[in-house]
Amino acid sequence: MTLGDLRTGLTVADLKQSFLDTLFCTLGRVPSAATPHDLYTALALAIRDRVLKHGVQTLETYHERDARVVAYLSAEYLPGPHLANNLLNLGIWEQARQAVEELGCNLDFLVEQEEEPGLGNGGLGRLASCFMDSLASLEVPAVGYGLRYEFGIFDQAIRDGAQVEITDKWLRYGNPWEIVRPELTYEVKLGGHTEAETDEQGRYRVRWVPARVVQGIAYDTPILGYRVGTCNRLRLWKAEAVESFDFAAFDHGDYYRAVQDKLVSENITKVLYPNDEAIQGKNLRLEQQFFLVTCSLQDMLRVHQVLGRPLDKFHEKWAVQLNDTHPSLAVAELMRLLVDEHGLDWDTAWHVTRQTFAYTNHTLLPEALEKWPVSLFGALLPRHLEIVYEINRRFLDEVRARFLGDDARVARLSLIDEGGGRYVRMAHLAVVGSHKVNGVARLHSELLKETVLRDFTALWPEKFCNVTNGVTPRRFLALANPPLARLITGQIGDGWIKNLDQLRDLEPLADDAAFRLEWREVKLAAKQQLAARIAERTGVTVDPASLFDLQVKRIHEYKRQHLNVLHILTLYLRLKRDPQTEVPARTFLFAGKAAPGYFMAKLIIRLINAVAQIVNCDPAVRDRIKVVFCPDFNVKNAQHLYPAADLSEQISTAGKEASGTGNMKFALNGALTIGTLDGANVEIREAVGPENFFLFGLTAAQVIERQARSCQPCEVCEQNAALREVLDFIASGALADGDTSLFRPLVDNLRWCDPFHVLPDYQAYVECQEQVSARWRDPEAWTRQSILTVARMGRFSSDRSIREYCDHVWQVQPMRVALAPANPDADSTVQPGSSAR
Ligand code: F58
Repeated sequence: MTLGDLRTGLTVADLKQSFLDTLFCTLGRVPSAATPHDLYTALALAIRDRVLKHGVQTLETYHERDARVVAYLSAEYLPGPHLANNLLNLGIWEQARQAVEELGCNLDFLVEQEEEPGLGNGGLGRLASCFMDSLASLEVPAVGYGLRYEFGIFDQAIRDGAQVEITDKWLRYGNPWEIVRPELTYEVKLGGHTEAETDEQGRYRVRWVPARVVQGIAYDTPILGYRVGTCNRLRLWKAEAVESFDFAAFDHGDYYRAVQDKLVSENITKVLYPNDEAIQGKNLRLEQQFFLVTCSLQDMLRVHQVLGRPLDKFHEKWAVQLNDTHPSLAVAELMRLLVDEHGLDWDTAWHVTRQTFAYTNHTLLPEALEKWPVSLFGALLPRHLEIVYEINRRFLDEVRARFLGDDARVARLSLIDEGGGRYVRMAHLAVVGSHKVNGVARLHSELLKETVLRDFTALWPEKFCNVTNGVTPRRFLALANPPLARLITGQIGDGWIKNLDQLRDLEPLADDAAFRLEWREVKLAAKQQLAARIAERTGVTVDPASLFDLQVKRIHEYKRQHLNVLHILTLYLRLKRDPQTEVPARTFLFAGKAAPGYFMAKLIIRLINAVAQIVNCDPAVRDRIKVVFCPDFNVKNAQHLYPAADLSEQISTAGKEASGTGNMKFALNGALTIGTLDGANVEIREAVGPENFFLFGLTAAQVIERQARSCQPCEVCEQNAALREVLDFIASGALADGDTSLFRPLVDNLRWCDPFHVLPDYQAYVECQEQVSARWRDPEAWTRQSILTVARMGRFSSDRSIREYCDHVWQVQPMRVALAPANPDADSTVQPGSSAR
């Protein structure tokens, strides 16, 4: 079967026709009556047709060639808007621009209409989407499994200086990128009890008799690679009632109960939990995790069997990656499916399970390590609890045999935490059930082995490895920063988009004064654009010539936005005292959401806004320092922030940030970094050269040592007059119309507890910022360092991360998907990177 050019052609004429036809035939609109959103949807659907052609071909290829497939299991994804990305990857930006322009529309305007799927909290979800992009671009057979939350991460507004959460209604106008697959529906059992029996062959069998059953329905979104045939898919599950009406209840006139059942079932995928680090032991969250895991595994097993493959070879065809512990129930669920539902013996099933899974850890923070009360776990998943116990029994027997008499070690390793209440330790389940475990940056992987997984390292040293995170250069350079992408491509060609190491060829240009000038002009233009956006959205005017100093990420005490604030106030008080103080003009920008229930994080947002209010209005410092909180940080907004940064703040307490990926996005766009030796900062500093990185602060080892000595934060205060002054200033109520109570909890916490070592790092941070200011006064030196930073960021492409997973964890090979182009000459009309927009 061949498809006509109307649905897949890539010329301007084809796209124009397709856009108009879709607008009319699918949306029932003529251009004169169409809303901006109609126009966007028509274009998105027209482009989706082109993408789907790749998708169909890709699936056929995988089936024909019996591919080994990566299944990425993640409770969160943050893909960002799809339209621009698909235009870039298809290589038809220019054609689409012209097509819509000939119809009187502007492509940038249409692209801007797209609402992004906010199906994640932060770094972990965005990493999953960078990985989906790299898997497709590297032509690796893969599928991403996740949850189709009806309400994603809340939209953030700032009112009277405080965060206000607004429900995210991303589906309100429909989602043109997804295709529902009602035929792909799986049953999900919940609650109830188990019944043991002996079957006809005398084998011990267990039957799970659930209390409730819901079903999961597949929604597919195509994920196209960059200029390749490969188009993988992201399959998200939506929960529904098994029957939309309980007819039995309805027959008896109990209409409300019938509808109630439907509502309760759909609850499972209603909303994303908006906590970025602290885990809450909520029943619904466990239901979500199980729902994700069982639908995904049933789907894989179905495909496996349809293709006539034997179940004891499941692991040879599927490499399943657990994105943190959220999907780690998969270990118990695959055992249940293989043993209870498909009749495999325990040992075979266990071998298959362990060879199938690998687990990525993203945190060392104790409050983020998942553990479920045994009572709650057993009530929802009675059979899984039995399976966890059996896995544990066998595992601990092995431990006892190796470490005779070492009961303390057995207790530490057990899947069940019995030290005060009984909990299932999800990280232990993931480690025991996987053949590989990795951290997300070198330092993090080392700390993981030395701390939370120390006993497992002693047991299975070969299981542990590191895969440092990366980010996709398609979205975070080619799409986010077309002028810089063009400048780079003009000098070294466009190969960097697929092979980021080629940025190295920019190094000699750091010494070229004319190139440096162009580089500065590009940066200035990005800052001007951002300044206009800020003025429009917040009413604050900022000077594009000032140093743009950005800290954008979730708000958390360990990320230490308040350390940044202490520095701002230090400058402010200095300027107030001595207006002659030489301070190069700086604009401090913050963005990020706080978990709705995280009191201290929300107070930090209020503090930032209170400081902005005072500083921006004070004639004594106006135009020398400005402070802005940019509301509603998400992928779409972030793409406007990275290109405009001169300085990237990566100032977490050493040992707390597993990797960080914002650090990579900033550096890739030419920002210099001020940072601690934490997460991937360590490797970024090595790569760009220590002379191009502003380093300060305690090391992870020093932090651990301070903790062991239980140092008093007030000792630091006693020795530092400037720090005392800043803390007194905040406590005085000067930032809160004289109200001394508002910021008291924050100041008291720093003075008496300071769990994230803000005070001991204060002096080093302020001094390091002085070095930053001094360097900024020499624009040629600054630009040179900016160019060298970008030139040396090749290693931080998510393509490199994915290659490492393929080689060291998954043992999966790329597979070329051949595609006959609809118009063989279409791609040659556009230069990637140069006309990416
Ligand atoms: C982040 N974790 C790490 N968790 O904090 C960051 O250092 C790392 O770069 C990134 O993962 C990618 O590896 C993170 O974003 C979450 O958002 C979870 C959401 C669900 C609840 C627990 C935290």
